Amino acid sequence: DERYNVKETETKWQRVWDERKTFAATEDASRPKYFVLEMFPYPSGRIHMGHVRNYTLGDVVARTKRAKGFNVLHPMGWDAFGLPAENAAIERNVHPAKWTRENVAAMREQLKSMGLSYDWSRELATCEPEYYRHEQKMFLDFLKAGLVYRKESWVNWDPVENTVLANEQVIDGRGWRSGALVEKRLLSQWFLKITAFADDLLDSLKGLERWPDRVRLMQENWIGRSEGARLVWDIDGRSDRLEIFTTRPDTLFGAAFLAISPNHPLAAELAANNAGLADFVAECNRMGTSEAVLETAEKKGFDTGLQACHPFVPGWHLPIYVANFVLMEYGSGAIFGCPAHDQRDLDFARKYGLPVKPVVLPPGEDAGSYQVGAEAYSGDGILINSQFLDGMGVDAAKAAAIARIESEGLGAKTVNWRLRDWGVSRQRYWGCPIPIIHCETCGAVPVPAEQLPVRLPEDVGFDKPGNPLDHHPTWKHVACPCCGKPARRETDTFDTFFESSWYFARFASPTRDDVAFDRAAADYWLPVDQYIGGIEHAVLHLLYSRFFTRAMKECGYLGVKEPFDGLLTQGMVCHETYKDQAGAWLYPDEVVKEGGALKHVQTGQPVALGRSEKMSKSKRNVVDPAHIIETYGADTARLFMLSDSPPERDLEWTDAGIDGAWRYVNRLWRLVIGALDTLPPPGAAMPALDDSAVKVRRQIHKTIALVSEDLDRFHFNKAVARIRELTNALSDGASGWTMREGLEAVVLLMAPMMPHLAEELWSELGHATLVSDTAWPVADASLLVEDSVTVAVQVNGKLRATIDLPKDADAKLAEETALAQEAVIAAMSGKAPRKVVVVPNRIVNVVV
Ligand code: ANZ
Ligand code: ZN
Repeated sequence: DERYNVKETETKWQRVWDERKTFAATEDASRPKYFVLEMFPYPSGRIHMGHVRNYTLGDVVARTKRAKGFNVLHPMGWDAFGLPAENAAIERNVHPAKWTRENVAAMREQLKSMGLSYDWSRELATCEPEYYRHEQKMFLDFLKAGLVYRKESWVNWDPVENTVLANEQVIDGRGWRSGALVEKRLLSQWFLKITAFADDLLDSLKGLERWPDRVRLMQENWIGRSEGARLVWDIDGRSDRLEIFTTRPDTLFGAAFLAISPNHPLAAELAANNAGLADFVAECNRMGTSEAVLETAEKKGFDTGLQACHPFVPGWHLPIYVANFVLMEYGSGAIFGCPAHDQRDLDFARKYGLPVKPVVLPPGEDAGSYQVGAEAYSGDGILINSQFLDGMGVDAAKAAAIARIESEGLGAKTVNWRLRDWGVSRQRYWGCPIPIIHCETCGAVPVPAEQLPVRLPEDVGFDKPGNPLDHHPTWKHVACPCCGKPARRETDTFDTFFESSWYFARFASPTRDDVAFDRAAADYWLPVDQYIGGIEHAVLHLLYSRFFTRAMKECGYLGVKEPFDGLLTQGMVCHETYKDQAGAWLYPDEVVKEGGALKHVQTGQPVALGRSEKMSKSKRNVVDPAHIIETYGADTARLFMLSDSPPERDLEWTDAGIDGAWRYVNRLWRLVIGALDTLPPPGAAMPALDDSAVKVRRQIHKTIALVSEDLDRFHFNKAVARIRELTNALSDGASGWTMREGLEAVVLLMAPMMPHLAEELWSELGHATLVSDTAWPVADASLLVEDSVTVAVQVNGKLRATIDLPKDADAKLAEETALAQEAVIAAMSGKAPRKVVVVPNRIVNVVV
């Protein structure tokens, strides 16, 4: 009894694809192009199930489009700079370059074992000077174009390690390694002017119709356009004024207090003579002042004792607080609070005993009796208690309030953005050096183009805390390119989001040394037609890439402004979690099921079953793809990744699921191999078929049509289910010619998902060409409708033939089918038809 030899078969076809360069892409303006890209991985060392799912999805798209005649670009690369390599250097004493390159090599082999249809000749790694030299040039071009500037900005400083910490290295306000309380320090840093495109980045979201709504909404919120007003308030007893930003100038008569950020200059001034306030400010800074922190923290304030004068009501004074929920980086770092119509202000007012006066009456409420309860009212309504605004709706009141603010010279209508410019300086070693030289006389001088790339030196040590580039004995000491005097190289490197913001474009011509990419090649390939990756990149990576594409366009690198035409965000791969009696997490392979109960493989102790969660090392609920591929082969793993749930949803990894996929692989193999002796040769003419054979053909062609649609819509799980149904139908009763037609359809439709098995069976079925080079099957339209009708064909009034057409077939199909009949061709004796009249479902009349 023969068995499918997975390992041998999979390596064989991988070798064939490799040798024949089956998936190498070249620009060909005569063919429609399709660029499919999966978010490139960080080379951590091994692939995980999330990768397997991501790359399988991309591969199915790539292989399907290829079969459909597109010139497909499907490349892979490595997002190779970043902190983990430096940590490995410190912890294990391996150089980040060595660690990274070894990881890349290992992961490349793993990806190759998955049979992915990459054009490996375009592989890139962002840590190589061949790659990053171009982004140094790009940075300098952006600088010239006014899209880059330098400004002082706060960083996290670890006073024990004497080093700057990335945000993710600060845990509960302390350095992750030293445990020391992190301080804030001001450093001069480089910023990319992403806000210059704020309007366009927002407006263009509408045009990204093949992006998930959820992602577009997240981008919209991140960009955060707010229309409102700036307004200055007099401060009782002081000559300076306090400017606030509000989106609700209509609620001015419901104001109960003003609040400023702990980092507001006024707070600093007052804290100098107020120890209580100074403590409060220090406490706020310890907590962190990021938006994420502020959203969850308890709202707290400190009464400064100062009073602000209401702009429209003489003699009305309001207290000014320093409040922990007011961000210095947004608006003007100061607000007025209206407790009745803002929940945060309401909580604050209740805590500090401030008045809650409603000024917007919700529909259906009575002005005399309306009171604010536990919830602030933020909806539309009629203005009350508001002098010249009384009786207006919210929008009209906003406009009227702004008109008054402007006419009295107290402020103006304004648009505020939540989006901040992108600080790209990092005080790290394993990144792309920022190509700047600092000269005492000339200032920050760009490294001249002919001196690029500024190479990251590899002879560095990690024994001292801080940035190894700073400690390097010679690297930073250079002559100023302007005046020639001794100067200092910038030792900061780019945020690693820099590399991933343009790598998609580099794939257009990854080996060019002189330019980042060839303009013509970029014009041909871009935008990426289908981008696939995790939802965790929904905001930053995608926004930075959208910014970069605009900036590159402005600098003449390319012609598009949106990098990704279609976006698919795949769900997570989940698995049950297990704990032993002591509460320690267990790996799935440490657990067995015995008589319905879970037990520890070795100790036999009972095991507690926990929720299914995203596979993660910390909870140990991981299954190693390498092990699965080794045991069942890549096709089985790929099939399972596709068959259970739609790609956007989470996928539950189960042994039963992988087992089911494995059984299908073997069944299909046996079905084909077992039928080989009984099949006519490939391409044999269709014999006369009985009703049951026609019925099978109908299912074959319906499956072709529906699977094609499913794949276009990324309904991979439905496609798999349909192909499996067809497989069942074939094993239940097809034979001979229809069996061949059916098996070939199954193989072709399955090929994008299980490419190795498909190649093997295609070749067993007697084809000399690769399935990877074979066109996508096309359904015979006449077989797609259950009901067919017999239609008479007349030539010059004489019945010459009858044809079977789908019921209500269109005139074009009826005419084409009629004219193809041998008897009809004979009757026309070489003349062209003068006229063809089609009576639907009845008759086709040909006049010659
Ligand atoms: C008074 C008011 C009354 C407000 C009301 C809201 C509702 P978005 O939509 O995010 O732009 N705000 C302004 N600057 C702030 C800062 N630096 N930190 C924290 N909050 C700030 O929100 C704008 C609103 O958030 C502004 O409108 C202001 O409060 C507050 F019934 O002004 B509002
Ligand atoms: Zn100089």
